[in-house]
Amino acid sequence: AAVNQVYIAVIGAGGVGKCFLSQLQALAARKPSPKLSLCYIATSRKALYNADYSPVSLDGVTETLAASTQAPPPLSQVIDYLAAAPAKVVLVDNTSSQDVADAYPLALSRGLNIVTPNKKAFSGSYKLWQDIFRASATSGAKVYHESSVGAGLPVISTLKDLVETGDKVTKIEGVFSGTMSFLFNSFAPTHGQGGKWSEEVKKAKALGYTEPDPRDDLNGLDVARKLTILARLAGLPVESPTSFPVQSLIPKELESSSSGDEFLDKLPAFDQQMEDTKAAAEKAHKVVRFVGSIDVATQQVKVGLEQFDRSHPIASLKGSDNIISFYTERYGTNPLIIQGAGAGGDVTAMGVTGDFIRVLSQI
Ligand code: NHO
Repeated sequence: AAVNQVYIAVIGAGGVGKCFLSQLQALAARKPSPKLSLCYIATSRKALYNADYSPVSLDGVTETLAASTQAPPPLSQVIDYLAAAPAKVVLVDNTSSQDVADAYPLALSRGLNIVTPNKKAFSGSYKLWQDIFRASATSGAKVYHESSVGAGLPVISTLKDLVETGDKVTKIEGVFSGTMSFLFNSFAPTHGQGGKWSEEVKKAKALGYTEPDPRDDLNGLDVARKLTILARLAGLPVESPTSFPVQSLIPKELESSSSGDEFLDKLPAFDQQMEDTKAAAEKAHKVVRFVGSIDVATQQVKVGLEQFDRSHPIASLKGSDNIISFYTERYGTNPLIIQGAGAGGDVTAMGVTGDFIRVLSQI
């Protein structure tokens, strides 16, 4: 039977969360049925919800939340509250929190559906991955995470379709980081001079492309997480994002910086290291780019810098674009290629909202 009401719980209201909330408000206005009711919203310090599940208005919700004096209850209590709701619930995790990710198996086993751009649950230990999909299979609650790779680009749904329709994926490669794409496209452009490395890093953060802590992008871990997710979907039981070679662009001396801000303050003193990398590529009439690849047959995953001819599609990307090539038996020598913006609040939220709509059609 069609449901006439769905409750939504949103954890995290930062760059992506705010964009999701405005897309949700527009969706609720366009789509009268089922009635979409926000029953819980929280950041790390504040929460808004009513014990009787009466809805929190989406109008100006981020302002109302900022003015709230309620602190978020412990996650286990939030899950109890949501599991007792008088209709189906979709939990939207817009944090990058490992604690929230660790609670997915419990939430799913209690019947809560989950949509999220948070990579931590799917790229942490292989055991957590298995626990999540087992809990979902047992309870029937859905879990979708399209934006955990390539923001709103249809990367995960495409890979799932390839695998489920019986194609054999042999290799996946490309540029998986919007931040790294932006940095190299502006620091080492195919034509012209390019800016200072540390300046471009600050710009990428201001544009909302970086992870909450930009070191998670520059140390290669963000790309390693994405490759872990794709490799697992392609059938490789990758143990963790640190179980294969990953090149970090964090200068040795700054590895121990106590905060992301301190790191950004000190970074300009190390610009010469990246200038040298750029000059080495120029000498070979090439440009340097940060790429990742998964070779399914040899089970090899790697992440790091490579040099490309200026005419190569990876060299001539624009802005924060990602490019992801799927080599498969069915597609032969010409891979299936997905390209477009790979970071930013609105495009990432689009992937989340798209997943949310998918769940609505399945519950
Ligand atoms: P923010 O702006 O720091 O917001 C985080 C929010 O979560 C805040 O409201 C904070 O209070 C709340 N929060 C944290 N821990 C909490 C807790 N325990 N309980 C309750 N609330 C908590 O972060 P963003 O930028 O909005 O990111 C949110 C999530 O989206 C992260 O998991 C991030 O990895 C993911 N995501 C973001 C992007 C993006 O473009 N910003 C992308 C994908 C996924 O495709 C994008 C991408 O991969 C970006 C990547 N850096 C790249 O390719 O360059």
